[in-house]
Amino acid sequence: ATPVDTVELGAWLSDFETSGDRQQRLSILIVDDDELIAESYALALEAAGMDARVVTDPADALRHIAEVTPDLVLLDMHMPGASGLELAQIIRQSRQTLPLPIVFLSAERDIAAQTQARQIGGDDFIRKPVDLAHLAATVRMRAERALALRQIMERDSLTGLLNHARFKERVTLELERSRRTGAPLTVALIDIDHFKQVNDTHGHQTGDRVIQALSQCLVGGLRRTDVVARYGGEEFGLLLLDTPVAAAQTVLDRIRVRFSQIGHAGDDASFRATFSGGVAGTAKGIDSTAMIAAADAALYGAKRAGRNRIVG
Ligand code: GH3
Ligand code: MG
Ligand code: MG
Ligand code: MG
Repeated sequence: ATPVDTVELGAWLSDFETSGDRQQRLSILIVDDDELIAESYALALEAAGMDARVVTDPADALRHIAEVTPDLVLLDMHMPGASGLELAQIIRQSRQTLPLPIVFLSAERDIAAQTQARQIGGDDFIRKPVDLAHLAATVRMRAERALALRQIMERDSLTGLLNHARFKERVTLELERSRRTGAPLTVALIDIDHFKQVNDTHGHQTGDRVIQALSQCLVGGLRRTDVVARYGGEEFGLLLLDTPVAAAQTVLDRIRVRFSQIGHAGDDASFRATFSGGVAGTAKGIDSTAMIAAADAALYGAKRAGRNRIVG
């Protein structure tokens, strides 16, 4: 972990942190049956500016990974019930957790066992007893690098927003969460009006800047925890958490008005642009595909009704 590496990654990542859907602190899950030791790791990581959560029962680890969506898992190799190796194997089998960095902790001196840990998909191996400063530095470096790679895979390069595939995954995830907790959830699809005309009149690059302006308007107008994604070319997908449809409509209408007042720099004079939106809430038995389809149908209704409006 060279310091230069970490600093540059950090600066680069901070460009994305306005994207609204992730917290700034790295979140680390510690899985170790020895609670006292695990807590000492947690303290060291927190002192180094990370969020740490301790799980002492390996059977609980997968549930916590699904809930916390940590940036890295610190995994004890030897635990009663399930070995760290078995757990790592399961983590590596799922598409969702495949990129999750795993750092093994063990008093293991056997090189063959260490090799096996890496073959299963461990990214690093730290020998117990652990030097806490070394632990914190290793964890931070591994977690930041994984985060940077995830940004490249999951985000759209023009806006820094989540891409289409990740958006659909998040809708599925948040719909499940909403089912569990009973919290309301609204999906919205946003589409810029007569965007072909913007491109034709002002050029593609100016069109790109309008897309970026709308991206910033949406991120700035919604909660940090809400999800803003580039759904397609000039289309955006939104997830408003803990928000019923009527409230979402009010929020989006405010953003709609604000966006329509922005002057975009054209060749000669500045021009304005508008967008239309469709919103849909949860309903009994609805899946994420049907929810997005309902928002799309509402968006179509907004276009037919004359554009520059939000329809629910
Ligand atoms: P409507 O009000 O019905 O949505 O009209 P529209 O002209 O926006 O309709 P349509 O969705 O057919 O056109 C979208 C256009 O957006 C077509 C495509 O060339 C353009 N576009 C898609 N992606 C990008 C992009 O990344 N940058 C730019 N500048 N233009 C894009
Ligand atoms: Mg142990
Ligand atoms: Mg479109
Ligand atoms: Mg359009």
